[in-house]
Amino acid sequence: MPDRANDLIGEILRRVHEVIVEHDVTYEEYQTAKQWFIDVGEAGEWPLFGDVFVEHVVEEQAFGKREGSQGTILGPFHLPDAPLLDAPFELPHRPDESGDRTHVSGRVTGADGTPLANANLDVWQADAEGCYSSFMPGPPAGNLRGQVRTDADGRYAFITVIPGPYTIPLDGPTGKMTAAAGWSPWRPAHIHLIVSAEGYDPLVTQLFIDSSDYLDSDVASAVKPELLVHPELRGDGEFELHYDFALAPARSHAVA
Ligand code: MBD
Ligand code: FE
Repeated sequence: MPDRANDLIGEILRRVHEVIVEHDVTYEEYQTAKQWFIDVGEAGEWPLFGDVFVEHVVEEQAFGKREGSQGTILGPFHLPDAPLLDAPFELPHRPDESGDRTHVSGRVTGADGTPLANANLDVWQADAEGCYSSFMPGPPAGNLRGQVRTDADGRYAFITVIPGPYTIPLDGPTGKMTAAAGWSPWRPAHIHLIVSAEGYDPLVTQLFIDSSDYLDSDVASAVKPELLVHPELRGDGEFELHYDFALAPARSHAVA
């Protein structure tokens, strides 16, 4: 392990030193960067910064070639222990929750097509204004968070509202850095899920609404073409969208 730490930390620092030399970084820029690191910590934005700018490469490296459905990043707004809902499943929401009411359904199978009964879908999302409960003012604790289970045929269904796009906080250090670089601070509208079943690798993923803005400029670089969903308007004025999840068999945890 000291070898691994030596390799990684040494290599990261060498690359930082190279940037300083190649771009002739000034003392003023160094002091500005140092203060920015302090500000990110004081604002509690390291989880945000990491998951927006770094996690996507770790995810692709770890799971990009895995069997079954593609995953994408977890992000900073998952909370463990969301309530296990009762059928008919509907994510908890305010009585006057704004946004288009949507019926989400599909199937959970193994990568070989075996239907997975009693698989768990842990679902969380922003509201129509792009706000996550417990992390932003607006929605009450628990809003638009819940867990649902598949039936004997591996089918699942739940009702929610279509989320709005999300912007990282513009007045915090991560947002200021993003603006300083001239980048868009937006994520396209998405629903987060962790799909799990005994004997299979949990799938951490997001479904992206295909009509959303910012699909081509996600600040978190987490969009994959396989993860787009198309909500269709039904006769009753509500929407429906479908997505099937295929899980890879659990990796063996043998210790070498
Ligand atoms: C999000 O909503 C999100 O999903 C990620 C990955 C980062 C910041 C905000
Ligand atoms: Fe998100």
